[in-house]
Amino acid sequence: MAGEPQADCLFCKIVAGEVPATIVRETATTVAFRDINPQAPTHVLVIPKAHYPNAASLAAAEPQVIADILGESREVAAAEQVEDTGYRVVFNTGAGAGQTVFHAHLHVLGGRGLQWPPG
Ligand code: IU
Repeated sequence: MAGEPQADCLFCKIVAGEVPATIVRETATTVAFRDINPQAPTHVLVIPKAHYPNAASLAAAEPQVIADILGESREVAAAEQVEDTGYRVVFNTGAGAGQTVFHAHLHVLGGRGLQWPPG
C-alpha cells in the first residue's frame, strides 16, 4: 500500500530507529537527520515518515506532507543559522538527476557558497 514502510528501504529503517542517524528534528510526519556524506557544512535530509520513492509521488499522494517537509527545512535552516547567508533545498528526482536513495528526501545545504548551475 502507498506510504507503507518498505523492508528494503534504508530511510524507512532510520524512521523506525532500526538504523542509527543523527536526527536533528522530528515531527508527526517527518524526520530530519544529518547526511552521512555531507556536501556542505550544513547538510541535513528532511524525509517523510511514510515511504514514497520520490518527491513527485509524495506530492501526488500526500501534498500536505510536502508542505510539512518544506516547513521543516526552514526550521533546520534557522537552527543551523544559515538563513542569513543563504541555503539550498533540493529534491533529486530520478537516477538521472542524481537520486540514489528511493525514499523521498529534501536536501538542506548551507554554510558555504553554493554555485549555480549545480553539477
Ligand atoms: P540522493 O539525492 O538520493 O543522491 O541523496 C541520498 C543521500 O543520502 C546522499 O546525500 C547520501 O549521502 C545520503 N545517505 C545518508 O545520509 N545515509 C545513508 O546511510 C545513505 C545515504 I546509503
